[in-house]
Amino acid sequence: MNRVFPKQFTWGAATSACQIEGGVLAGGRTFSIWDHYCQWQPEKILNEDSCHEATDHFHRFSEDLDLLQQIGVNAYRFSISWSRIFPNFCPTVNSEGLDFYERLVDECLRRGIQPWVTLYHWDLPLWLHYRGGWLNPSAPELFQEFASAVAKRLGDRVIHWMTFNEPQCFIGKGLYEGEHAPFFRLPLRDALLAAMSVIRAHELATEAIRRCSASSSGVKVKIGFVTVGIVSVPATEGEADVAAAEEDTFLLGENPLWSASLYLDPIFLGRIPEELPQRFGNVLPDWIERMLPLTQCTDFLGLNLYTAKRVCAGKERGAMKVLSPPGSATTNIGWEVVPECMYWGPKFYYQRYKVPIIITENGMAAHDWPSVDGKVYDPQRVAFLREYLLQLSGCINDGVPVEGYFHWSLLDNFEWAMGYRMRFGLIYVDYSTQKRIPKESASFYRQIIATSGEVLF
Ligand code: PNW
Repeated sequence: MNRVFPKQFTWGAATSACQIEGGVLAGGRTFSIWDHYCQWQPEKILNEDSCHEATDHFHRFSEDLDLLQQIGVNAYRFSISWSRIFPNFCPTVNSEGLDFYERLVDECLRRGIQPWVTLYHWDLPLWLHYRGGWLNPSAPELFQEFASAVAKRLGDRVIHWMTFNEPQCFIGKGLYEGEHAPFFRLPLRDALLAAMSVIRAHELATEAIRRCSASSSGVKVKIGFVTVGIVSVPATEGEADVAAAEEDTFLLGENPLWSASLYLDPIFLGRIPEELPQRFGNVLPDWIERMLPLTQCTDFLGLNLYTAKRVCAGKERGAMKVLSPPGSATTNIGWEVVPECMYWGPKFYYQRYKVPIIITENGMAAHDWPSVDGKVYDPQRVAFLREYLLQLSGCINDGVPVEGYFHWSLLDNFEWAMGYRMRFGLIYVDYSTQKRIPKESASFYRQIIATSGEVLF
């Protein structure tokens, strides 16, 4: 049985603008909501850490791309800072902002690395926040303009695009639970309206990327949408447990904003989850009218997989949560290590949505720091990588079309409200000097890629 990864597999690492770039006022850029809260309500962030400098990638991207190249990846997923492209509420594009991303893309391509571009990774421009953010009725059109401007400049070179990263986080945590910028606790109805607006924005941006890229070249773009990989894994491989886990994965749950189907059913199935009108019809009755028409086809589904809930079949119906094995490993951020999510996750999502799957993020936070010899040993991340990728290879071997894997993250970086405490990188960053030290996991990942996964076995 051939369990190695396909030769044409996409191997990458991922980052996002706010978490690594810094240079928040450089090249005509203005503040995003995260820059604003770091500045004016620093107590919202652990240790009052600020993203204003982050890893200074804005000035050091060339060194970072060299490190990326040494790992041997063939793809790099990064995001574009909207405030660099449109620093103000006016339709004038800041070409200096586009210049930066153009250099980044060209430097990737020169190193044989395909750029995978995310348009929105949570850093809403402050000017739009002051105008209501995703609740502004024009937000989808404004996002479409942003997408057009970027695609006009980069569309002849960038093939893979992702409109949004994890709406669960920026709507659920940002607008409803008050844990992420702008730290709002809106009524459910308003947060659901924001979710509808994001789906509409995805639709408009998808159309714009296709149109603007087509006019600049003959490149056939592929456009995706990235979700939090919410997965329930079955306690056993028994049919009843598997069926219960699969069903549970797509339920709206206690908080519909934290589900996957709220966003993915409209985008990939052209309908809203059945539960929605039944359970939340009183809150927002006109779902369908707010979203339709959805006519654009989305080419791939990005899954960010970190952990999972373990379930078994309930006594009568549905799923029941089962306890984790005693002493089960958790990462620094508190998420349980559940490698099986890499087997069941893509499988369940493919069965429901029938589009190619990309693992757009997977990784872990650890207490990494340099050893006496100056090297950074991260045996837990090495074991994590091995376990998770073994499961992924099993999934691909079963015929699920998983076409790529991006490790989160290339570098240690600004972990949102957790500041710099959580280190997710393959590369260690000393924030006082901005020195980079590739960790042991970076070299393990390099061997995995070089052998198409053979070293895992
Ligand atoms: C992702 N969860 O967020 C984000 O896309 C990254 O920006 C972030 O740095 C990374 O994962 C690590 O946190 C998530 O609760 C936030 O399951 C929360 C969850 C998952 C992903």
